[in-house]
Amino acid sequence: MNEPTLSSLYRDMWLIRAFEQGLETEFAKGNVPGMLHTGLGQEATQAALAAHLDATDSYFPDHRCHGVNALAQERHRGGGRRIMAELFGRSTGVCSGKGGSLHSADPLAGNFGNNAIEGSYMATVLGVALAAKMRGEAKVACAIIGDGTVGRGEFHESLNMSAIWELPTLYACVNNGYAIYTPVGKGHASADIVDLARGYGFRCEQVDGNDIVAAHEAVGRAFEHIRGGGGPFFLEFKTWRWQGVFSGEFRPAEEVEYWRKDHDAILMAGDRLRQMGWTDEHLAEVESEAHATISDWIDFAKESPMPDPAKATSDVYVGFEVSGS
Ligand SMILES: Cc1ncc(C[n+]2csc(CCOP(=O)(O)OP(=O)(O)O)c2C)c(N)n1
Ligand SMILES: [Mg+2]
Repeated sequence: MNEPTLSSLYRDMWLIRAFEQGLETEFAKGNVPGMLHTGLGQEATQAALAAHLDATDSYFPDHRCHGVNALAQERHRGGGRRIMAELFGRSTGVCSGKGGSLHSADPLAGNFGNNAIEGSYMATVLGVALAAKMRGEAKVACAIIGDGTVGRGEFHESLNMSAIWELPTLYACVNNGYAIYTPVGKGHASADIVDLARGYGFRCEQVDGNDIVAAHEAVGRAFEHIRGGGGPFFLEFKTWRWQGVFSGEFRPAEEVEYWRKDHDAILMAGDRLRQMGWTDEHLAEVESEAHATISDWIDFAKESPMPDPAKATSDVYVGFEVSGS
């Protein structure tokens, strides 16, 4: 990978990390309503996906995809801060503050919507993929799913349907080792989810989701394959989330040490940039720029008005306005 590409991905990863860290701090202060699942630790996977998603592609984010959403919004609609405002439940958010973390969507940015029912969009992604195929559009319909979601029936139904209809579907499986507290090898027949996907007969790969170079190249191969009419692609990212689902650390100390220090996506990318001649000051500059941007986004969110209660029932149905008190 050349230096301009790596430096741009490095910036993206820092933006994601700063976004999640800023959000975590505000959540702890009680400023962010609802539940919060962060993508901390999964920055390389998210940056690699966001780098390849065009506004004309469609993706369905999971509950940790604030980073993908912010980058897509920033690039395709010019306003990553509207993702922050959405998480704060403010009227300037992409869903006017009604969606929050778990139900935000903006199809014009490519985001076809998260859903608190894990795996439900394994079914809806098929419709988007089928529409693209019928219209002859070279676009990708991507479902971003956690390892836990693989246990849902829709996972297998979706892979099967994609296979037999040869749909332009990308399954981006973020295997961070656990679903709530359950280790992936205890919840599924294989700790390597790619083994389960291979049975459907289409192209499958597994990649180190914390190695930005490997992840970016793998997503590139997947997009090329799908856009070229090659049919579905399953890509498993091996990564690790910093955050437990509930408070407290439940994983062994050596495991935490490995993922947070030895195999952290940003530290590893920083080492590569140093080999390309970057100084520690240059690396630190990117980090502080990301925090400054996020601080602006948080100010924007906090200064934005709350949604108007009179509009509680608007935008619920397409083309309908629900009347009544
Ligand atoms: C159908 C359904 N069952 C249960 C839940 C509750 N739930 C929220 S997150 C989660 C774990 C998901 O694990 P995984 O897919 O591995 O994602 P991770 O949190 O590890 O990123 C569960 C069970 C849900 N949201 N939807
Ligand atoms: Mg998981």
